Amino acid sequence: MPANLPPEYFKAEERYHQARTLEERILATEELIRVAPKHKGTEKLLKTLKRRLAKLRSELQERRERRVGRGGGPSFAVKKEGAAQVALVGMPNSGKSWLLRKLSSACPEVADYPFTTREPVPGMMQFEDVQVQLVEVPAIVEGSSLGKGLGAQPLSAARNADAIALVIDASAGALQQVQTLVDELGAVGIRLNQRSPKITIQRRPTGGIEIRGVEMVEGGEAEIKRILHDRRVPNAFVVVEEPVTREEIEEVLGESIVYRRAFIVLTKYNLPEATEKLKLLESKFGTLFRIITIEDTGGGLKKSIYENLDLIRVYTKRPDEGPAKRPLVLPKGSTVLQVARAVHRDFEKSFKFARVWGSGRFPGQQVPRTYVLHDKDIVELHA
Ligand SMILES: Nc1nc2c(ncn2[C@@H]2O[C@H](COP(=O)(O)OP(=O)(O)O)[C@@H](O)[C@H]2O)c(=O)[nH]1
Ligand SMILES: [Mg+2]
Repeated sequence: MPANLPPEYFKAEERYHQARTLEERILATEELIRVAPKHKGTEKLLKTLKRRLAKLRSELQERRERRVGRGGGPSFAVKKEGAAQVALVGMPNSGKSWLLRKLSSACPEVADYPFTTREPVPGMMQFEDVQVQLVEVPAIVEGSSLGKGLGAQPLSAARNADAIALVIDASAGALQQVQTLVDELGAVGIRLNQRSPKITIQRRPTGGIEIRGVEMVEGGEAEIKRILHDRRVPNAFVVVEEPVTREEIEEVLGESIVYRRAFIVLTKYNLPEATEKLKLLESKFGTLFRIITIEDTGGGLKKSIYENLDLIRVYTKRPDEGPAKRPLVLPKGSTVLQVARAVHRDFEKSFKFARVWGSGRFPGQQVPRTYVLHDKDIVELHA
């Protein structure tokens, strides 16, 4: 029986052959399985693809374990330092190196020819008492995910970061740049400013498949069991908190999709057409991305970047002592309990209450463990 493969299949196949990393090959194979029609004529093909996928996944797993053993990261990823790592991602000549030089002590070459920077270059940005690591990622072009330009390796450097700054050149087609970057990052499984689907799948050694919230799964229990079976997950505890589609379940299982916060930095803002570009960007991408310009006035560019990371600084103190000099840096929305955890694992158990200076209604207010802290709060933990 003929397979009658659709054009998307051949596209995915091309991506598979162009793939340079294991992660990309996994993504492409997942895509092949997704788009291949499911009927008698494709049974064999699907079986081969699934076997290939399983092999690639175990290879990746092995590699990860080896890597953990050596304590290093993937070759193109930069070791994280400071409170957060921000990848500067953009087209050639968009001003990434320029930005890195302006904001940190790093000295990458700034030049008006493309692909000057061929490896990720890190630099530390000091904002008040927080250090944020910036990493200039080699330039992305349309087709990077398929091997054009410097290939997909730069994209994998972006994957590892906590946040992504899309560096957009105001002197060129701004909308096109953003769209290309979003597409290329998307093609290697990096989703920007999207929430991961509200489903957790905890593998376990025995007990079969148990599902909470199965009514919110597209295709119901049979579908989720089929997917888990395909992935060779015989035992798992699944919690679904909102409606999820088949694709989302596959994504969560595949681990090849990552969700990253992202914002736009508009460079070359001193040029006459720049304000016009900013307006354009705001109308098209303003709801998806916060946009800052290199001339940012409200407290400066460093402050804008810090604010886009959605972090808070918390200073712990002991009774009768002053607050710590260096802050704990935590995600916005963190509670007193999370501070206790960050201070010491054991503290969490013995922890009774805290006093807060800063966001409290009055200085030293006693607050419960669920209290949500704000940037620059001082916290005194009582065990
Ligand atoms: N006028 C102006 N030129 C800039 C700005 N940022 C970068 N450039 C110039 O644009 C060119 C490319 O910058 P570079 O940082 O090397 O780009 P990269 O390839 O993204 O690292 C260089 O000639 C820079 O001097 C800016 O904000 N204003
Ligand atoms: Mg550069």
